[in-house]
Amino acid sequence: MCLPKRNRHESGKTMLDTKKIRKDFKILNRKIWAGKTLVYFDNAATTQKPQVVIDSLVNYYENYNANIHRGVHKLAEEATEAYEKVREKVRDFVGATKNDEVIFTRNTTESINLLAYSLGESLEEGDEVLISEMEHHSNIIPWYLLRDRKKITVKFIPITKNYELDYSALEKLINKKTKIISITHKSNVLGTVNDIKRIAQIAKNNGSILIIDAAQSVPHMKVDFQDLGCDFLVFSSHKMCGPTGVGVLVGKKELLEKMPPFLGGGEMIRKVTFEGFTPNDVPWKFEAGTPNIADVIAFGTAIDYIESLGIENIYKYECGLTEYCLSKLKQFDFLKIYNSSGTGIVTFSNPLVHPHDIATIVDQYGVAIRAGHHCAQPLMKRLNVSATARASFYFYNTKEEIDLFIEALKKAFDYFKVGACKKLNPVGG
Ligand code: 7TS
Repeated sequence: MCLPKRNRHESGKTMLDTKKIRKDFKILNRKIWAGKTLVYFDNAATTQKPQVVIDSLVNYYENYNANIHRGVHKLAEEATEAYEKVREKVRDFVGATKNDEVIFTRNTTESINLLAYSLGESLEEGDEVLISEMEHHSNIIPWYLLRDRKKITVKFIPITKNYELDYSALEKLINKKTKIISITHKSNVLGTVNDIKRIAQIAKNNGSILIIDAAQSVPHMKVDFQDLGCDFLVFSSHKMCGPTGVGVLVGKKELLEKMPPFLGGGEMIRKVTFEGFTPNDVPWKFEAGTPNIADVIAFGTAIDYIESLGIENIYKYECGLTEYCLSKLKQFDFLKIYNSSGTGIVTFSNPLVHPHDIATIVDQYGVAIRAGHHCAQPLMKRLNVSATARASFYFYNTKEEIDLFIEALKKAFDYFKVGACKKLNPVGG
């Protein structure tokens, strides 16, 4: 198993060698239909996995599969060491200070549920949680569940007509009852990147805990937990070349220590008696039962892979792809495009054609995009649509693929005669 040594910062180059990179992803050569090679533009849903990550999974099961933190035999020691090493990698990758600040969960959704449950225990009737109108359901429902359990209030920070967070509204909404602010770093629909440092200052001045849903940011841009100034940061391995089934919760140790456990069972205890139990130290207090050992280890390989490319390089490259795609989409002047200053995600719609129909037609040309509400129904309501189409990029995508996508879109719009009817259905503004 060897990681690509290309494009390291010391080489002085910042451009990614996409041709070489694409060789690491066999799936990108897959023929989806006769003569149509896959163009994978659904990276906000999940990313593809390079061969080293797949090899890492197989290597674990073939050579040192064992349960961790318990056996004294060699296999168990090797597996434990490999698993705990990934905690260090995650710590360094997102700029946490200590290993104990990194907790492995199943996904971003579980990380937020853990926080809503465990932090939520200290909330009292009448307390408030602030989220935003651009949240994924996984940062809405856990707070609704807490609302129903604790009789708290959940409030939404609105977005502006430019699809940015309304910071002045946030300043008005926040008050002494606001115990938690939980907000996305980057919208999975709009691509908007929120100014977390600014929000962190507002939260700190008010004494509120700040949770950042970084599911769409950590894979695509430099994210530094300490620099952002938040209290908790959550994201998923599968959106950054790692396997499914692994999520991360990074949190300030002093807060994690005060929080009650989320799930009970093996691993999360120090002592159990006939009368009760003493919880383990963090992070294990929050990792009940046998964890997802193989996938966590392969996630470590994914982090190595991303680091070998350089997250800043990835970010710059995706900015170029996004600009290119937006410039090409301009020719379809009947489309409403819902993009702010964000990168990596391009979302659009037209009232004459359902986004699912667009996605179905471009799929016939091998292009995989997502259509629907993107698990953000309140945002759809705010945008006044029931669904949109979305193309989302990663570092292995190319401008040539965007050209194919645009050609496929042309066919779709011709088929539905969307352009011809545009005067009847203006979508500007
Ligand atoms: N938060 C954001 C901002 C997301 O985009 C997603 C998944 C999640 C949380 C949940 O992540 P999970 O790993 O727990 O499922 N977003 C998407 C998407 O945009 N299309 O499919 C999944």
